[in-house]
Order: sequence, then C-alpha cells, then structure tokens
Amino acid sequence: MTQSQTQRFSFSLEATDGKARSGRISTPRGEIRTPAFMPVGTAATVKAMMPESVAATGADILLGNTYHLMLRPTAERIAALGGLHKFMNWDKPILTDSGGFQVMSLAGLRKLSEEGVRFASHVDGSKHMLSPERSMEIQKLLGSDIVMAFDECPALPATEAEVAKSMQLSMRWAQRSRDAFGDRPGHALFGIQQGGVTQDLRAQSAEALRAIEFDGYAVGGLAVGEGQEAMFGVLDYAPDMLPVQKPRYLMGVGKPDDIVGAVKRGIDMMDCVLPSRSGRTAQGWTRRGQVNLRNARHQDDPRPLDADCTCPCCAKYSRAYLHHVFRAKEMIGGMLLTWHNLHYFQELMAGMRAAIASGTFDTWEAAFQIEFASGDI
Ligand code: PRF
Ligand code: ZN
Repeated sequence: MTQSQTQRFSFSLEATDGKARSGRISTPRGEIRTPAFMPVGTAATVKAMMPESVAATGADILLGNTYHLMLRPTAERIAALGGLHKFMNWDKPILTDSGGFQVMSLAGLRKLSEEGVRFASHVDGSKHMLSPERSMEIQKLLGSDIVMAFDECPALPATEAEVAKSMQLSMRWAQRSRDAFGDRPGHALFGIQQGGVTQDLRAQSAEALRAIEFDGYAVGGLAVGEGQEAMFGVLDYAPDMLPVQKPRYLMGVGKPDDIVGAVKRGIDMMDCVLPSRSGRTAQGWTRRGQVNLRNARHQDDPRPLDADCTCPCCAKYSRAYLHHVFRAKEMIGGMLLTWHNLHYFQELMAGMRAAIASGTFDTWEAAFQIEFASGDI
C-alpha cells in the first residue's frame, strides 16, 4: 500500500496558552498547521490567484463549495476529470462546505423538508435537491479531504423556538451525514454545532454531535449578523462543549480581530472570503488596519502598502501604482492585493501559532490590538 492509502486523518494538539491552542492536522495530502486560516476557493479557484501563489502565501488548506460546484461544472464532471484537486491544480488538503448554508443565501425558490432542501439554481434557475445523502455523495465525488455534515443555518432574525427546531433538524441531518459518509480512511467528516446565541441549545447540539462522533467539530450559525460581541459571547462557552482532542472550526470568520478573538477562545480553523474578496475591491488589510487603495491620498505615494510585508505586492509595487490600477480597473490590482491580503492573514495565523507555542499569546494579542486599531497606514 502507498503512504496515501495508509495514512489516516489525525489531529495533535501541540501547545495551549490559556484557551488558545496550536497543533497539527495530518492528512494523506499534507499537514495543516493550526490555528489555520483557509482561503475560499468556491468555484474551484481562489479568485485572482494561481494555486502556487496561494500556497506561497502559507495556506495549508483551501475551502471549496458543494453548492457552486454541483451546479457548475457538476460534481460528476469533476469526478470524471480526476477530482477537484487535479481539476484545479491544488494538491494540498481541501475542505468542502456541505451546501445548505449557500442554498439559503444564494439559491432562488427554496423548499425545506425533513428530507432536505429543494431549490432553484442561482445560475440558470434549474431545479435541484440537496440532502445529507446527496451532499455526502457530492463531496465524495469532489474528493474532498474534510467533508462537512449537511446542516441548516437559520437566517436572522429568528425566534429561539425557530432556532431550536432548526438545530434539531440539523442534528438529525448530522446523523444521516455520518451514516451516508461511511468509513473512508484518510478522509474526515466534521459535525456542525448550531443553536444560535442560546447556551442551552448550543449544549444540546454539542451533546448530539459528540454522541454521533465526528473527526472534527465546527461552530456554525455565527457571523450571520449578530455582531462581534454576541459572537464572542457564544465563543466564550461553545468551544468548551466540543471534544478537546478534535479540531474546532469556526465557519465563515472573519476580520483579523474576529479571528484573533476566536483563537483566544479555543478555535483551531477558520475560513472567510474577506481577504480575497476585499483584495478585488481595493481594500487592503494590514497589521495597522484596513485601507482603501482607491483613496486619492495614495495617488502620489511611492511607498509600498506595508513596508514590513514580504509579499510580492509590497516588495515591488507602490501605493501609487495600486491606486492607478484599481482606478483604471486593471486586473493586476485584484491579483496583487489578494496576494497581499492572503499573505497578511497567513502571517497573522503564524504569529498566533508562535505566540501560543512560546506561551506569550496575551502579550502578542495586546500588541496586535494596539497596532491593528492604530489605523496608522
Ligand atoms: N453552516 C455551514 N456553512 C457555513 C455556516 C454554517 O452555519 C456559516 C455560518 N457563519 C458559514 N458557512 N454549513
Ligand atoms: Zn504585502
């Protein structure tokens, strides 16, 4: 047997500092250093980036989407072409989201039932069905390394009774996801905790997931408009409800200060479109805060975006150039700034991993907060 057939999925916790954790997820496709930030590659590409460039920013793993890929080019087509890794030329691990969350935010007419969700494609209006079983099938066809259970994330505003009902449905779907996933050595299945901002519902959800047993556990249903204070309120207790020895993934988060606050509270993995999306809209993220390169104050500025950054954008290009190419709608603007943003997010994670390993997370965090809030950019 080759190594890729024998190596299983595992997580080793290497250091803790307060509630913050650093460690390593091992998969047949490589290791993921945690805390990890996963760039989003929704449509089999991290927009504006070559896969080699994404790897050069320090990313160990990408996120892909069941919803988008099932509609276009279809999971069956990707499978026939050798799977998602080969299709998009990314040989490191890929985590795929299960589709339900994207159906709720993107699809046209939707009908939710115990079986799953029927919906109309946002691409061409065609009718589709997603269920726990179909989501597991699609994620297997894609060849995803970390498969997410099929869940429902209730849209806000929702009453506590609605959130409870939705969470209970997600827990029945979690069991069906587990059953449909089966035993796939080297591949992992993560459960997703729901329950909104209600501690008791979060506890019930965690208990249901722990009884089913997953390879990792996500905190879902946050960053949906509740605000940072409410999100941190939930993160003060939700990660503690999940098994210590398994990775914990906070879905769809976030801004640099959200990420730091999540790691401080015991989160190991995150994903967000923010660095790549804002890179295409002239928003740069740096250790000193956020900056809009379209602003006229940059038009004669020969300095790089961040003189301390070692990315290709900051090494070779001025703010004046970035300002010009965004104003002129040239594609290189999005390419350079996406690279910078992804590099900065990965540096942020590397800084936290080092601080946790050396037991200096509190000092590191205090320095981060002061510099990030300075806006001195
Ligand atoms: N569930 C799934 N994907 C998600 C979420 C969720 O709750 C969120 C919430 N922030 C983002 N992506 N399956
Ligand atoms: Zn840079």
